Parts: sequence; structure tokens; C-alpha cells
Amino acid sequence: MRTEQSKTIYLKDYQVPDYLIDETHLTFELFEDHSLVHAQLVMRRNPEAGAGLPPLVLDGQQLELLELKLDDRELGEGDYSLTASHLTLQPTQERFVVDSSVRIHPESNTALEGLYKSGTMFCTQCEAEGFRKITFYLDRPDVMSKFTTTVSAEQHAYPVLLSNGNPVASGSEEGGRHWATWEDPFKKPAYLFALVAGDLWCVEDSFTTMSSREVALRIYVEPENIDKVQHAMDSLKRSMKWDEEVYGREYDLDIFMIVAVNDFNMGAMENKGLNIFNSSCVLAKAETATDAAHQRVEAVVAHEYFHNWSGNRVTCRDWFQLSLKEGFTVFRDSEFSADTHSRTVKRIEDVAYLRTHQFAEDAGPMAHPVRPDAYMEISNFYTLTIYEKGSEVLRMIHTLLGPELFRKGSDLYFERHDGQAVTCDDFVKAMEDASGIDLTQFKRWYTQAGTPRLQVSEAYDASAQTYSLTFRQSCPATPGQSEKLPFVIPLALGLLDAQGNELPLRLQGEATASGTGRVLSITEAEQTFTFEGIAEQPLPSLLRGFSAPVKLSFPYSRDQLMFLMQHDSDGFNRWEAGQQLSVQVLQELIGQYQRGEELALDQRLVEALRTLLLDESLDQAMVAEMLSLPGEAYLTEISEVADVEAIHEAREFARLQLAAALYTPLLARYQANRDVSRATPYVAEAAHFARRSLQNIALSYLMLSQQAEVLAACVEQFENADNMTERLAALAVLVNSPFEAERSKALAMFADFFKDDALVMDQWFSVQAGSPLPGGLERVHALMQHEAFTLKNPNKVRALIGAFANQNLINFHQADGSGYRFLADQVITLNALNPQIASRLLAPLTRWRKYAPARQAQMKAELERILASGELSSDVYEVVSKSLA
Ligand code: 0A1
Ligand code: ZN
Repeated sequence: MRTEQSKTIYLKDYQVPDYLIDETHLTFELFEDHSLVHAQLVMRRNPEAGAGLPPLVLDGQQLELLELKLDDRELGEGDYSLTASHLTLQPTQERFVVDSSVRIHPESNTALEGLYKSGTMFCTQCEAEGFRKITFYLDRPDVMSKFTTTVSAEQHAYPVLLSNGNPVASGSEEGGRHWATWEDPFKKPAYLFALVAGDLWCVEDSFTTMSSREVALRIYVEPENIDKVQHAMDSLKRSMKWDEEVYGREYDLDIFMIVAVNDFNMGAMENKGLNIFNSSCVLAKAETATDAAHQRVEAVVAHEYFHNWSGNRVTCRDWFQLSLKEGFTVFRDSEFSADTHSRTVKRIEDVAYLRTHQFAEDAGPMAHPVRPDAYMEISNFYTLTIYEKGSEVLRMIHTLLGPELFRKGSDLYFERHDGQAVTCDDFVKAMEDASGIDLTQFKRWYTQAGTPRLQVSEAYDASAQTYSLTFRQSCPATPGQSEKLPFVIPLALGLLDAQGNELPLRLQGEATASGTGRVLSITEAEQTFTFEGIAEQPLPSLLRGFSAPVKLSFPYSRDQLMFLMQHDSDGFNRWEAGQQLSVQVLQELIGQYQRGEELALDQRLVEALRTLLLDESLDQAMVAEMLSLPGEAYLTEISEVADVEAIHEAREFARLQLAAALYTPLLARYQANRDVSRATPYVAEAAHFARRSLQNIALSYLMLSQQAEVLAACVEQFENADNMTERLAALAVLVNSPFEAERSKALAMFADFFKDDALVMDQWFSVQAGSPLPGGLERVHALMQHEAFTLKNPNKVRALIGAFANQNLINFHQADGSGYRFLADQVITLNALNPQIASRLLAPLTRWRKYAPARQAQMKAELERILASGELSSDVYEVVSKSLA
């Protein structure tokens, strides 16, 4: 709760630690109604911190201090001071040993931070500041220590006892207890500490590293999930190989473990040698997990594994540097996924996600730079900006340097800083030193918040055969930053002639053309680039591959967009042209709706999509992506004032019209793909993802026709599919359909069949929470009473309440404000149970500025109500107070 932590912490106040901890020896005694933690800290004065012996201030929260010793001398109450968050004592020499014993209560820890119980299992989550809830410590990432951990617990209930590093000893105690000792040879900050005790089974495999070392790989799960681990294991081995091949990074311990945990605030955690995962990011098999879930498991396994170098071997100096490890590691995992499956599809997915969600964050009250300079509660800064925009910043460095120099830079970074806790500046410096490229101005991407706008205009001079592009960049004000300086914007582009061929590109002053596609580096607020030898008016293809996270505008006509959709050699930009065309058409419909006019869909969109559907030579995943109209959340983000009803009605109208006009080709593609699905066993690979995605989006359009043959096909797919991708898609379509009887039957069948599988039930909750049919809030209320629902499990909260507030915009934004009231009620309840989840759940209410005055007032009133509701956690307090400021 809000103690002294709700004060703001500033990057400019950073100071090196006064003391260092060379060795950390921990002993845990785990019991059902409490646990005891004994810590021996071998410490010394930090030589970099100056002279004298200042007081030693250890972090510690919710710890019952039982015993404290300094160099074997028992300390009495007068020898130290204790507050709700710190223990202060006075060292008398440069080197000393602190011993402490504390009692903690993992069994009643619902915040899921520190040591807690998930079901019957003990587990930990220490990032960012959870370790201080385990023992008194210097809980900051620049204090790195060698850990030895002994865990003791009752043997029958907790046969498996794990911690970081290598197992070095184990044995039995009297009274049916046993113990195990683990030693981690690598220095690490406390946030990478982990402990697990439980009744777990494991799947074991091995990996031979590039220097021929054999590494044991183990994935631990609850016994009933042992058949859902193979996909994660295969993903792990692919990740280990990829990191050797692409970054030259080898694994460094003899054993690598993953443990699946049901109650977990985030996706997973990269603890050294002992990754702890939300079970939703490990468990996957065809029958219970969708294609999207399989891809997420693969990506998260890769992400956590890659942290072993980008995060663990080289870690962050302080939490303002969080993107140093997160932006870099997201970039690494997205490149891994691109190399493993389809690069273009992965880029489309990432960009669609970034533009919908990160751009909204960047335009909202919590907007912050990739390297923030102030925070109240660090848990609130595990954001899309730190992760996704941080990854875009890394991608831009990669684009500016090219792959060889980028690799030289990453090699230098890892070599120079191995075993250190460093800053984003250190990373950029390594990139500069390895490449010889000056990134001084580029670093504004780390310090300035907000999404830059890039306005582009063109001028063609037929007589001089020159074509000029003028770029004007600006960036809106964000909290605490009213003025922005120009960014370095790498802009990949090509020019197309009337046949769709790429023109050779020669800039004024250059002797020869350097190929057809190139990257311009835009550095000024306004800048013109002139291409010479351009014999006809070209059509520019701009920001290829989304080479910078900006909002680009160029006055394309709809016909030009259709041309780019067909001819652009850049797959991403073909999709992007389709999106821009759809946005133009949908915005026209939104205007018609607002003016009370009859809606009329531009038939060019219908014809463009028909052409795609009829072309069987195209990548099916691309066709599916092109058929997916921009979502309501994205249409909200790009609106000046979001009109919830108009956006929903316009988009639904377009879908209906497309479904009717394209019924025949949609049905043909659907049937052909379903036939293949029926005859093919499930495979988690790109071509199969592609086939199923086109099949399922076709089905969702077809059902809008309400034809009996489609209903029959949908029910057939629901009942007979051998995989969750097809089954869930059919269920979702039924849930959103007017076929009441079929819907209820399918929901009941599904729940009956999967009632014992928590992750599948999450999907069952989500599908219903997301249904735009009227009465959404009542359905969510009813589902909260279902026996499988509990507010104590973050996955359940996200699946039901999160899906309702984030994906069911028409129901959440009910004009009577009931959706807002509901969300605020849940936030108030969760504030006491799990502050991190409460504060994340709150995000939709913070976006009140996007809406018309009536909704603004309702949303603000709910934020005020939360603020006045009593003792708030620092997590919730920071988000609410900043969004009302
Ligand atoms: N570092 C982990 C995710 C993570 C972040 C914060 C947490 O608590 C505030 C927990 C986990 C990752 O990037 O995977
Ligand atoms: Zn991460």
C-alpha cells in the first residue's frame, strides 16, 4: 500500500550503491502457515562510492525480523532502525557480514510478488522489487552477487526443490522434510533470484552448444500438463541454436530450467537458469492451444532464453534503463520469429499491435520515453513503450548500421560489459564504437516521448526529370515535455513506375544509382530529397517495412493505394496500402453514420479484396491479414474524437457488405482450406498457420450471411476439429451470431469438455467477454459467478474483465457509463488483492481524453471514485493520479 514508496524517483538522482554484496547465502524453510528466510550477506564498502562508512540501508517490506547479526554480533533494538520499507544499521569496518532471519507469509501473498504460493506450489517473482519482500537486501539491479540457496520443505508435498544455477547438495531431515542446495556461479542482481518447491513433473532433453558442451534442459509442470510441453521444448532448442548463429551467444550453465505456474502477473520471467513462466506461455498442444498461443509460447520461450545474455550476463544499472534489456530482447525475439516463420506476417502483426496499443499509450497520460526519467512505481513501467517501442528503436539502429555492423556492435557490447550493470548510453556507445556511426541525435528516441508525425509531399519536374520528396516531422507534446527536437528517422522507400516496376534511385549529387530500394535518413524538422533521372511521375512506396515508429501521411488516392496493394515489391507495404485504403473507406462510412446518411461502401475495397481472394498464388496468411479490416481500437486511436457507435456500426456495415459481395470466393477458399485441415494432422508451422487463418477469417465473414450451409459448416468445424485453432474460431463465430440455440449448445459442450483445463476455460471466458452482441456487461457479470472464475488468478481477470474492457468497445463504452462503473469496481477490489493487475486493468479508463464530453465526464468520475476509495497501492495511485492531472 501507499507508504513512502509513492514518492517520485528520478534518474537524475542516481547514485552508485554505498555497499556491495559479494556473496549471498540464503536458506528457506518452507511451511504451510509461514516461511523462514535466513540470509547471510558478505558485504563491503563500494570503492566507487567515496570515503567513510555511511549507514547501511537495506530494503525490506512485509518482513518480520527475528534475528539480526553484524559479524556474528547479535544486534539489539538500539543497534538498528526499522521502518515499513527499510532496515538501517551502522557498519564499523570496510568488510563485514550481515546475518538476518525473517518470517514471511507466502501462503497469503495475493500480490504474486516475492515468494508466494500458486496452487500447492511455492514460487517467486522478484522483478522488479519483489526480493525485498523475501529478505532484507540491497534490492537494486546494480548490486550483483553470487548466490547460494538452500531450500527445505516437506518431502511428500514438495518433492522438487529448485533455485538458480547448479544443484550441489541435497538430503533428508527428520520429520519427513528434505532439502536441496543450489549454487549460481554467475553474479546477479536480486531481481533474477528464483525458487520453486512443488510436486512437479518434468520433461527432459539436452542441447549441445557450439563449443560442444551438453546442457540439460528441463521443463517442470503440474503432472496433468505433462503432455503439453513438447512445443516449448522444441522452441527452446530452436532459440538456443538461433542465438548461437545470429548473435554468437552460447548458454553458460550446465542446466536450463523452465517452470510453469498458473498464477503469474506477467508472461514469464528470465531468472538465471530457472525461468518461471505463466503456464499460458509454456503449455501448448494442438487440442487445447490455438495457433496464436503456439506462436506466443515459442516467442516467450525465446524471449526469456535470450535474456540470458541481454539482461542477465549484461544487466541494467537502474530501472530507468529497463528498455536496455527489454527493447533489445523483444527485438531479438521478433527477429527469431521472423526467421522461423514468415517475416512479412510477423512484421504486420507487430506493427498492427504497436500502432493500436503503443501509439495510444504514447498519446495518453502515462506517455513516457523509452528511457523514462521519473517513476513512482516501477511495475507501472513494464509498458508497451519500454518493450515494443524499445524494440523499434533497436530495429532502427539495425537499419541504420546494417546487419554486419549491428552484429559487430552487439559483440562489442556483450564483450565490454559482461558481468556488469549498464545503461542505454553504454549500449549505444558500443554500437557507435563498432560502426563508426555517430548516434548522438538518434538518442533522442530514448529521451523524447510521443509518436512523431511525418508529413510527406512530392513534386515532380518533368522537364528536369527530378522527383522531390519533402518531409516535415513534428511530435506532439507529452506530459512534462512540451517541445521536441527532430528525431533521426530512417525511411525505407522505393519509387514505382506506371507498370509497377521499381525505378533506380539516384539522389542529387550522386554519380550512379545505388539500386531501387534505399533508406533515407531524415534528421531535420523539414527536409527535401531530390531524385534525378526520373523519366515519369512515380508513385512512392514510403516507410517500407515500417522502418520507423512514426505516423506517416502522404496524400494517396484510393486508386494509388489499390495500385500499391498489387504492385509494391515490399510485402509489408502491400498490406499497409490495403490498411490505408480500408481506413479511408471506413472513415467515410463513419462520417456518413454521424451525419445520419445512408451508408454506402466504396466498391473499390470490395474489388481489391476480391482480386486477392481469387489469386491462389498469394501467401494465404497475407490474404487473411488483408481481409482483416483495421480494428475498432485502431480506428479509435486514429480518431481525433472517437465515436464508439459510429466506429462500430461503420465497421460492421463494411463487414456485412464484404461478406455479401464476396460470398462465393470466400466459401470456395473456406471449403478448400477446411478440406485440407480435415485431412492434415496439426502442425505448428507458418504454412499451416496461414491456411487456418484464411479459413477462419473466411468463416467469420461467411457467417454474417446467416446462410444455413454456413451455419452447418461452422457447427461441423466446431464439433469435429482436431485442434483448438479451428474449434475456438468456430465457437467465436457462433457466439457472435444470432443463432441462439447453436451458440448455447456449443458453449455448454465446450465448457463441459474442457472444464478441468484452466487455460482453455480462459479462452471460453474471452470469447464471450468479447462478443459485441447487446448485453455484454450482464454476460460478464454472470460469468464472474462461474465456478472456474476467480479474481485471484491474473489470467482469469485478463480473460474476462480485460477482454471485455479492451476488446468489446461497444459494450464497455455503453452510453449509461455502466461499463466504466464496472471496471472501476473491479480495480478497487483488485487494488487490495493484486496492485499490479489492478493498475494494468485500469488503462482503458485513462484514455478518457479520446471521447466526447459526456463519456469523458463519466470516465473521470470513475477515476475520481477510485482515488477516493481508500488506501491505494502506489501502482494504482500513480496511474489514476497521472491520468487525472
Ligand atoms: N522481465 C520479464 C517480465 C516481467 C516484468 C515485470 C514483472 O513484474 C513487475 C514480472 C515479469 C520479461 O520481460 O519477460
Ligand atoms: Zn523481457
